Amino acid sequence: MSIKPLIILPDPILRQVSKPVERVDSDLRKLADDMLETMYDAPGIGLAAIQVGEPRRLLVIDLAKEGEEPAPHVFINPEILESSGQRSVYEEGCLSIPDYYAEVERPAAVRVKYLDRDGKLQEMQAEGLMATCLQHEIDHLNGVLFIDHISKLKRDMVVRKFKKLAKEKAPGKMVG
Ligand code: GNR
Ligand code: NI
Repeated sequence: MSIKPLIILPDPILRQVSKPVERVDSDLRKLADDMLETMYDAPGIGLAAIQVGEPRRLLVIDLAKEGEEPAPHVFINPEILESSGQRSVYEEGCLSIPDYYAEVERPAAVRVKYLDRDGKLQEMQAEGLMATCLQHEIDHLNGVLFIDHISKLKRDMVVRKFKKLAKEKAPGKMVG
């Protein structure tokens, strides 16, 4: 297992649309394990493959709190089958947008189908934080970030700040 470097805003990699996983093999399971290790190290409660530079439709989630037994979930080629009309608001963060948090409104519950780490078709009815996290991660697979759900004014401020930070870190590398 290994911890992989995280892709940070405004890296255009985060805007790529990830490709469906064609086979659930040992290579893919190794990537899922590396993503879990990277997520636990951060620490975070979810991670999409694109956040470690892999444009594949794969995400991991573990909502267990500190001191609880780990509860790793691997979702491959996830699809939202149904979203509730009822909405809920959570304060979201993203490992690709460190130290920025904002309230996002999303459907309160979703039904999702996906392949598990054995390649077996599964369905999950999710609500609460699991529903929010699944939608946040599935957004990543489509090149969408949680800041796309906040006001343009706030989003522009965040993007500007991260562009400036990237410039300071790697002068000359960034364009724009
Ligand atoms: O660690 C994370 N916490 C979080 C909190 C509220 C809503 C979504 C998330 S996901 C985030 C990790 C991450 O960036 N996943 O893509
Ligand atoms: Ni994220």
